[in-house]
Amino acid sequence: MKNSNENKFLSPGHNACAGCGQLSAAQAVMRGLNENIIIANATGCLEVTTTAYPQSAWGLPWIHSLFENAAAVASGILASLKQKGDKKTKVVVQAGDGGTFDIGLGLISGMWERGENILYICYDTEAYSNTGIQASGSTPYGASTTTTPDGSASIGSTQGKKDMLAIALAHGVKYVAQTTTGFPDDITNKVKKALSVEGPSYIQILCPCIPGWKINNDQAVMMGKSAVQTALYPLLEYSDGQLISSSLKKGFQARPAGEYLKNQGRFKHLKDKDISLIEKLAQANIDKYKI
Ligand SMILES: Cc1ncc(C[n+]2csc(CCOP(=O)(O)OP(=O)(O)O)c2C)c(N)n1
Repeated sequence: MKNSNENKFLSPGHNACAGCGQLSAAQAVMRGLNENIIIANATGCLEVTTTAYPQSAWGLPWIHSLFENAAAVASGILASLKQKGDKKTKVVVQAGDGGTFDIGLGLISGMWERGENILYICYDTEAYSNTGIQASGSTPYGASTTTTPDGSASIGSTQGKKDMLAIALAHGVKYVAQTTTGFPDDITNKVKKALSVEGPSYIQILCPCIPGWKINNDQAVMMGKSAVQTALYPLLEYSDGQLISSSLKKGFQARPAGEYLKNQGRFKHLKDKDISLIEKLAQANIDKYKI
């Protein structure tokens, strides 16, 4: 697909893993942005693979922040824009799931509580990918990570994924959406919608990670699709707290969860009874998000 914005805001030639799901998602995000944007980026894979000194792949004003404080940096940028009387420029945060679900959560909460007009994008690889695949609050049940390894007495992570969408909704975030690397146009459209919202917005994108998920480097998009088809990570959209779109429409037939799980090394140790438990999580999503 030809798109004039494709390389305008994020150049190709990054040093992420070949086939990285997060970088594909970031390209789709960039296609939804425009010139009137300032980005605050938490550290993580997206930052370190695009800003190797002395170069930068970013074609928009882009500010490094720490792992934990991207939301507060964004609030500071917004305050200075207000001071200058600039109503046109939108502030966008980019962070991984570790930076969002765990270490940055307090400052995100403050930003949302203040109702600030900031778009927050979480690239959800379901682990701390950049530092070697440690489990995060987003790691799903049964996933093997370096801090939740599988073994004779362990099925990997025994915790369920934290419900970040519910946390955003509880703060009254005006536009809340979930999407995956499997649906790049859905990502771009949701980013465009979020930009048109006056107030806080949150988009969470499932980004298959080649080494973290132990998948081949041509499988990220397929895994992003499979997550949606199995109902384990539906496409969702809330406006003012109301579910306005969902991939779990009437008549939706979920593909078996095993199709998604068995193709990933991080789940390959799971037994049929573990997979049945995960099927129940998919069913719970269907019950909760059907539209
Ligand atoms: C306070 C602090 N703790 C730990 C680190 C080390 N660190 C840098 S990036 C990172 C992992 C980032 O994980 P995530 O936010 O999920 O992004 P990903 O790399 O998965 O895209 C960690 C632990 C740090 N920079 N600062």
